Amino acid sequence: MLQRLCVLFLLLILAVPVASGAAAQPVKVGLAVGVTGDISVYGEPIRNGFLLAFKQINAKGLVQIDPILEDTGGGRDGAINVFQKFIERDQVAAILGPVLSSQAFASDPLAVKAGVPVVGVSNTAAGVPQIGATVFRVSAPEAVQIPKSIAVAKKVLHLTRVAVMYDNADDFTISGYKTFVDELKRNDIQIADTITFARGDSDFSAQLTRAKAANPQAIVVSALAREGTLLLIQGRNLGISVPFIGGNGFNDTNIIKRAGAAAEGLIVGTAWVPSAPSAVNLTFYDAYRETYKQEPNQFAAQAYAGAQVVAEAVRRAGVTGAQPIRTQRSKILAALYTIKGFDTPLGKISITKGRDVDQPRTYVAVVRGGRFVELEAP
Ligand code: 1QQ
Repeated sequence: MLQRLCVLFLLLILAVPVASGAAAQPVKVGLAVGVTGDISVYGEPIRNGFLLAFKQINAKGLVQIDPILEDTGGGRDGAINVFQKFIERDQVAAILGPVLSSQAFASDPLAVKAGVPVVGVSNTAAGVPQIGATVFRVSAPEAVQIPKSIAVAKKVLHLTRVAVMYDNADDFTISGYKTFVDELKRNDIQIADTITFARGDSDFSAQLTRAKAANPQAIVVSALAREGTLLLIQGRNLGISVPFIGGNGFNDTNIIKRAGAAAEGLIVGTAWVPSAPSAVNLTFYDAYRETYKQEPNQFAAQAYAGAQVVAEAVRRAGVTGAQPIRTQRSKILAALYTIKGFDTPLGKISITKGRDVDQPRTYVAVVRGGRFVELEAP
C-alpha cells in the first residue's frame, strides 16, 4: 500500500512540469488580418483559415497556440499599429500576415527589428522575404504564377496582342504589372497599350474604352479585388468581349459572385484548387465547409498552410509560452528554415534559404459556369 502511495506521489510530482508546460502556457501568435474595408474579401477567408488550423492543431495537443487576431484594415498605418501592439504589448512569439504586400513593406520592418518571425500567407509581390531576416512567406509569388498563366493563356487563346491595365498605387499591383510585361515580352506577345488606374478608383470607362480601341485579343490586368471586379463588370458593359487575364488579386470567389457573367473567361494563376489531390487538402476542405458553411478559396488554404507551418516550427523547436520571449522568437525563426516537403493543402511545401516558399505544384484557373476550374494548355 505504502509503495503504491509512493508511486502515486512520484507520478504527481512528475506530472506538475507537464501540466505547467505546453498545455498551460500556450505560445502567442499574432494574426494581422484586414477584416474590414475593401480587402476583407481576402481577409475573411484568411482569418477563417488561420482559426480553423489552430483549432485543429490545439485539439491534437502536440503544441498549444494562442492566436491573437487584430484587424489591420487595408492600409499601411493599420498594419503598423497592429504589429506594434503584437510586438510590444502582447509579446507574441510570431506573426502571421499582413494581407497586402503594400502593408508588409510598411509593417514587417518592425518585426525584423524586434527579431520576431513573420510568415506572410498572401503577399506575392517581388521582394517580400527580402524585407529582412525574419520575414518568410508561404504564398507563391507572382514571379512564379504569372509565367504559368501567360504561357497557358498564350496556348489556349493563341495570343499575339494584348492590352495591359494596372493599378499604379499599390506595391503588389505594380510588381505584378512588371512581371506581366517581362513574361509578355518573353512570349513575343505585343503590348498594344498600357493603361493605368489607382486603388480607390471606381469609374474605369475612359481606361476601358482605350483598352478596347487597342483591339487586343485579351486584357491583362494587375489589380486588387475591388477594382478588378469593377473592371470586369464595366468592361462587359462597354462591349468588351475578349478574356481578361488577372494576377493574384483576382483569386477570389467573391469576384465571381459580384461580377456574375462578367467574370466568365477570366484566367488567373492560383496556388490552390479545391480538387488538389491530398488527404490534408480533403480534411481542410471538408472542415472549412463544415465550419463556415461556404467553400474555401486560395487565401483560406494559404492561411491554413501558414498556420500549420508556424505550429510545426513551434513543435520542432520545443517552444512553449513559458520560455523567455526572445528564446521563443529565435527558436521559431531557426525552425522555420527546417520546413521541407511539409504536407499542407497547397501540397508539400518547403521554406527556402531565402525564406520564400517552394511549392512544386501551382495551377492556372479559368472562370467557367460561375466557378474557377483548372485550365490546362492543349
Ligand atoms: C499582395 C497580394 C494581394 C492580392 C493579397 C491579397 O497578392 O498584396 O501581395
